[in-house]
Amino acid sequence: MDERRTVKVSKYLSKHLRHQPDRLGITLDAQGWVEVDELLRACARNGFTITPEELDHVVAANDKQRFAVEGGRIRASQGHSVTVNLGLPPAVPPPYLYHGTVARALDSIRSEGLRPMNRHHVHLSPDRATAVRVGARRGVPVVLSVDAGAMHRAGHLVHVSDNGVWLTDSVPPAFLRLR
Ligand code: HQG
Repeated sequence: MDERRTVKVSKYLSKHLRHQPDRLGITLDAQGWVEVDELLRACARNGFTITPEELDHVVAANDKQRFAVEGGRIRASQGHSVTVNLGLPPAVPPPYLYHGTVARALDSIRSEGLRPMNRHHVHLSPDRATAVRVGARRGVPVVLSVDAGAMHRAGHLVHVSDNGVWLTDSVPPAFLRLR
C-alpha cells in the first residue's frame, strides 16, 4: 500500500471517526468505538471502499497511531469534535508539555489561555519537536511551554491518549510560557 493511499485512508477515517460519523451513517458508542465490519460496509456504501488489509495497514503503520482496534472494534485515539468519553484516567504529566501554534493566535492565547476550540480537549505534545510539527500545519510554528507539573498540582485533570497525546480541558495563561 503506497504512502499516498495510506494518508488518504487515514484522513477519511479520521474525518468520520472524530467528526462526522453521521455522514457515513454509522453510530459511535459512548466511548467512540464502532465495529470494524460496520465501518467498512459504511465506507463502501459511501463509495470509498477500504479492504480489511488496508485498514489493518493504516492502523498499524499510521505515523501517529491515530486509531486503536480492540475486539473487532475501532476508534480514533484522540482529536474528536463529536462527544465521546475516551475513558482515560487522569495521569501525572511530565513537568513540561508543549503546544505548537502560530503567531497570529498568540494575543488571544495570552489573554484567555489555550482553549479546545473545535475539539474536545487542548492537545499538548510531550516534546518540542512534536509541537513544532503541530504548529507547522498552520504556518510558521511557535512553541509554548506548558507548566504541566504546576497544573497538575493545582488540580487540573490531564490525560494521555493511547497514542501519547496529552489532553486537558484548558490551559490558563498562568501556566504558559512563550519560549
Ligand atoms: C489555537 C493534530 C486563539 C491552537 C495535531 C491551535 C495535534 C487558540 C488551534 C492535534 C486558542 C486549534 C491537535 C485561543 C488554542 N485563541 N487560538 N485561546 N487556544 N488556539 O487543530 O493543537 O493529525 O484543534 O493553538 O498533530 O493544533 O489530527 O488543535 O492552533 O495532535 O491526529 O487553535 O491535531 O493531530 O487547532 O492540533 P486544533 P492543535 P492529527
